[in-house]
Amino acid sequence: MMTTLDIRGRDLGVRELRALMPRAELDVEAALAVVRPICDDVHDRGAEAVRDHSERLDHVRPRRLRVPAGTIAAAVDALDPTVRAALEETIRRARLVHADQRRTDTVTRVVDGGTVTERWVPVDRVGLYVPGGRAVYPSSVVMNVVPAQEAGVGSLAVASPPQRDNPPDFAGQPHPTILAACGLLGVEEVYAMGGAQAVAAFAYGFEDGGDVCDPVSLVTGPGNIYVAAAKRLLRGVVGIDAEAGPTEILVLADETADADLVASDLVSQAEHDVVAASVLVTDSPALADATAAALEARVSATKHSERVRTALTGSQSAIVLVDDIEQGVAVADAYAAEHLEIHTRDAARVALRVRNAGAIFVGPYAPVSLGDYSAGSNHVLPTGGCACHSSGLSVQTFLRGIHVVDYTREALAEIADLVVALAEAEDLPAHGEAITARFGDHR
Ligand code: HSO
Ligand code: ZN
Repeated sequence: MMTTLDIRGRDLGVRELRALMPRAELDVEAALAVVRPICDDVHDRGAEAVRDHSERLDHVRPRRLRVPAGTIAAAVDALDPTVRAALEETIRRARLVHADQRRTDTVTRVVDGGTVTERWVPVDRVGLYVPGGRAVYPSSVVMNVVPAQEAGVGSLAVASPPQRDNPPDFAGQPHPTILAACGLLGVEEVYAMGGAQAVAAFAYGFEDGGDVCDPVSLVTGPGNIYVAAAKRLLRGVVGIDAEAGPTEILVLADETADADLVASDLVSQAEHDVVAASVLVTDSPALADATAAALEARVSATKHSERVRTALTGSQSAIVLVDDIEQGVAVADAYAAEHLEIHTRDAARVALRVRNAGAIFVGPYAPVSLGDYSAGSNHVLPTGGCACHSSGLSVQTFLRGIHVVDYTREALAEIADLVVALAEAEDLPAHGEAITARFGDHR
């Protein structure tokens, strides 16, 4: 069902590999034209505009955008006990990992009397976006909120689209499981808003019948193409984490891999979206064949069979045949997958050689699904090849490193002539004068 790309015997560089490897085309530019008037409207008319676009796009008109505290508490109470236990354990593990990401300030003594301190300061206020269209992901609440909280962000708000099919107690609200996850995490500020209008509402802030949503400094979280387009449009007004694209899995496997496990993992991410990408890179034609056979069986049997089949047969998915694992690593690096699974002999050693991936899953017992929920790692990861320059959400996303420069008179005097020389070389003599002014004639 997946197309095969045979690159054996070809000595391909990064540029050629990037061109050859399948990838979904995402036309964020076209979506900009759709989201621009929405964002402008939210800027001009605030909450009423959010409500209007929500009614038009989500077919729900929330009476009040802020979710009342009692509704969040009711969602926690209504939560299935097994799901509650699963979310609590997921939160616990995510906290362990993200707490370890906290940074301590570094003080560098450059010279006697001259120090530069890098002070890590959390962003004051953030807006965390949790999708709620076809997919409702309480796990994404955890993945956004935990790093923000562990970074020490003082004020955080969550937005998720109001749901049409909610039970009456939750009419006009985000999905109750999303609200429950917020409740378990201690998040009190939650809004029923989604799409581009939510990003704009966070960026500009608004007032709604006495509720005040102050503008945030940073918006994070996954979302559909309109959320991505709104982030692109409003970056500058507000900070963003990344423009999330459809999910991707690349499995690098040799003949020791279990074809059925590989197939199950390719199917798992294809389940997200018809444009999700599942790629198998292997040096074993036998494994490629066995995986193709296992896929047939699994795709027919799985609940979202049609969606999965469309994703796997789409041009963004493929089986890539390589000469050896060495070439496989080069392919994986060129592709820079959101999720990379390694099913090879000595998987941990192979993993060490990989340089570009959002997250790496080593061996048969670390499937992407574990990372999606309860490994402790974060599942908001760079897509579309952005893993070659970016990381997933972490505590670092919510921190700024501020250089604090502290020099004594003597330490400044020692370097003064050299600074003046550089200023003159740049034809910026006033820069030099700002140094010499401190010493007058009696340096
Ligand atoms: N695989 C998705 C995250 C997710 N999976 C949420 C299930 N729920 C993108 O990393
Ligand atoms: Zn997933």
